[in-house]
Amino acid sequence: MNRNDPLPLRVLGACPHDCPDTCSLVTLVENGMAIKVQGNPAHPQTGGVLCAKVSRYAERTYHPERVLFPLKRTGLKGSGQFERVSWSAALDDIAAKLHAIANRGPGSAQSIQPYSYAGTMGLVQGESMAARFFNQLGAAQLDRTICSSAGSEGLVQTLGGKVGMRVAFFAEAKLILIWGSNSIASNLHFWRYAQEAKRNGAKLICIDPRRTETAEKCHEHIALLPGTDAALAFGLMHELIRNNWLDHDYLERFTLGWPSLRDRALLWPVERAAQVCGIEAAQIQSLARDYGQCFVDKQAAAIRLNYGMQRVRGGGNAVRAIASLPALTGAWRHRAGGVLLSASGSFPVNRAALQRPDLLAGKPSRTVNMSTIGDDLLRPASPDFGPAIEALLVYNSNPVAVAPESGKVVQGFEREDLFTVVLEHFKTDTADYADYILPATTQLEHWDVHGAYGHTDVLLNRPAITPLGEAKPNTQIFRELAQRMAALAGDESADGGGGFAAPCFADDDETLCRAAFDGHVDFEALLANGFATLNLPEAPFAQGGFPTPSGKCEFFSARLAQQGLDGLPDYLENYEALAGFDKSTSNSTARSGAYPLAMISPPARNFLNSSFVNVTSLRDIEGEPVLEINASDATPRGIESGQVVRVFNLRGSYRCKAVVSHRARPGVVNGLGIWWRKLGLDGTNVNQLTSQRLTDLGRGPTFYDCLVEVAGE
Ligand SMILES: Nc1nc2c(c(=O)[nH]1)N[C@H]1C(S)=C(S)[C@@H](COP(=O)(O)OP(=O)(O)OC[C@H]3O[C@@H](n4cnc5c(=O)[nH]c(N)nc54)[C@H](O)[C@@H]3O)O[C@H]1N2
Ligand SMILES: Nc1nc2c(c(=O)[nH]1)N[C@H]1C(S)=C(S)[C@@H](COP(=O)(O)OP(=O)(O)OC[C@H]3O[C@@H](n4cnc5c(=O)[nH]c(N)nc54)[C@H](O)[C@@H]3O)O[C@H]1N2
Ligand code: SF4
Ligand SMILES: [Mo]
Repeated sequence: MNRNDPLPLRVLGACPHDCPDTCSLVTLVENGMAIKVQGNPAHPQTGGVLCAKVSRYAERTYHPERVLFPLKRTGLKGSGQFERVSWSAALDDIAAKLHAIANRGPGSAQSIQPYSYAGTMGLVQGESMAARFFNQLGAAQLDRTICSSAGSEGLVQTLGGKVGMRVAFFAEAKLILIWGSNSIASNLHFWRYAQEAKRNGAKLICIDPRRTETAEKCHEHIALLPGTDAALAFGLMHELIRNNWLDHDYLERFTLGWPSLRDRALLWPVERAAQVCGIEAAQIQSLARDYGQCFVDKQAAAIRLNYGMQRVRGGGNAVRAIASLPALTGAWRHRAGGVLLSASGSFPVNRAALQRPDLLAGKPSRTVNMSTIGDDLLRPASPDFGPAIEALLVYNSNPVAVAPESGKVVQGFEREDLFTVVLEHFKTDTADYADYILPATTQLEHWDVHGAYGHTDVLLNRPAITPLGEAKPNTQIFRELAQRMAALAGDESADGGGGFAAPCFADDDETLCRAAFDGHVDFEALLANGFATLNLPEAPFAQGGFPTPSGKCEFFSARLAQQGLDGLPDYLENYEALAGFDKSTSNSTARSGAYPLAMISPPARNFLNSSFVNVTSLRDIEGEPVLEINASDATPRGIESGQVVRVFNLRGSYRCKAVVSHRARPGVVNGLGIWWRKLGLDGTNVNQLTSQRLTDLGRGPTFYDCLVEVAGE
């Protein structure tokens, strides 16, 4: 740069992605172009560092394949053939179709289905104007379960909410269990604190079937079988009880149901737990010694639990068992002790103001679970289900790639009688099935405000550049649709500005940003600094005070018992469990069953779910879709590294490249995700194999509860 050139403008923002870290961004803008997206050094959790993915956010934003104009389908569904149309032509047609469906008869609007997730975690470009729109319409609700609902429900039933330790205090812990988390890949800014603790002498133990880059950097790695975490937690409790490494005072005063949890834990001698987990009993004993020693020495033991361990049948119960552990040893007494899965419950978000559920009042509205969208799109009208799904509006999500059992999902999206609208940045696998693709702005182009789930700061995102092409924020698209719906319904003349003509459909994005934390966060401070820290206690449960009905840590949940469920946590075997894993013959061909390998499909480090798969510089690092397989499973199948293999089960088959690797433990293969189907070897991805079965709690998906067989080609 010439010394006389003006300095680039620095615009403060927030990373929009579904990642616990919610980094504070600084975008450098020159001549109206974003030239660099950097981490904000003034934000403690971000520490001036971004992950490799979002460092490429400018590349993603200016990607030559950005969808910048409304597109209308011209070819067969899925063919990806579209023509450019004007906004008014697209919105007029969409509004007319929705109006016709909604006015066919009482409750007919329920056959209009919104489908969205956390493509952006922004509270405004997520569920604000969109929710108002669908509530006013009386459309179906969406049960947003695809990521975290089993674990969330487990936390709510045990601790009372999505609350836990403050992430920065992990730096002071003496022992950190990194449980079901590949932190280096998906929680990088927590890993910075864990590293600090390590430098101060803390021991780090990783609990993960896969030998991840994180597992390699911990002192110990416990490579249990997928879906066996509750058994491990019970084995650990058994040892704590046997050695009396228990904080009896804490148990007495601040927990509910200890005698019955104790009885249940006593059913889990380490040998039994080790057998179920497919590990050595000595590993559980050593884990218990480390955890118990912190109690004896009055030092802080911290658990960073993450969502990787709850994508199995018993995921909710496993979270309940693990979230109970800190109360056994009174680890909560330390600010650097306890557990953190999600902190999102700490944010005083005014969802009612943003989403206006009152607009739905009195209208019949069914709820569809996003994790079973495959089955639900194929469901005919019935008294139980109501009308078949006739129209689907997708935003902030790519279900054709990310939802389980994609064979069914694709069949559903292929339905000629389904009207599909997709608000997107790119022609994703899902957008290929749209009747209309509407170009949405990226985080550099719109306003938003964010909470987080891995820290407790509120962040503001200001637009850094003007929208590219004809892209519009999600909010604006729903505002303009609302205007058209009002005109079609004659709302203005009918009741003087009710219905879709109500003033709430005219709120602009800054107004929505202000409404999100109204009265709880100083918006002027947000405007000035880009972030604001919530005022929360340092050791939230040192003296009990859990936000449960009893105010205690609920080992026993009366609420679950009232639903006819087990009030205590338990170990639930996977739906698709390895039949009799035998350590002495770790060679899986020795095991029975047509599908003798357990497959997990955690994210590839350089993608964010299915986002960034089309960013060339990042895809070049990942190379191509791979399946990691242990040598003891590869050799008997004649599989070598680099070879194309077929991974299959009753639900389908998927081709990818095998990597014979110590990252896969015997009996478990790792199919890294989530590739765009059309960028894979034969137009499928790993979700061709996953099932639509749901978790024990929270109605979540069971992506990592999946048996397969692998064959060389
Ligand atoms: N780079 C990157 N970062 C991401 C994402 C991404 O796609 N890429 N996704 C974001 C999203 S949406 C989320 S929800 C989070 C996901 O991040 P996490 O909540 O950490 O979940 P996963 O990455 O699914 O899995 C984490 C680890 O759990 C392991 N695991 C799988 N099954 C089991 C099990 O049964 N028990 C145990 N103990 N471990 C198991 C996996 O091998 C993996 O290494 O990360 C976010 N951050
Ligand atoms: N096999 C397997 N499947 C999985 C998982 C797994 O680990 N294994 N992980 C699961 C998990 S944890 C999750 S959270 C889900 C994630 O699934 P999704 O929520 O669908 O996440 P992404 O794949 O990142 O897709 C988000 C899409 O939103 C778009 N988007 C981003 N910002 C905006 C915006 O402002 N406006 C509009 N209109 N669009 C926007 C992006 O371009 C992107 O295509 O996938 C799940 N699927
Ligand atoms: S994806 Fe996560 S680590 Fe990367 S910039 Fe966003 S919040 Fe930070
Ligand atoms: Mo997720």
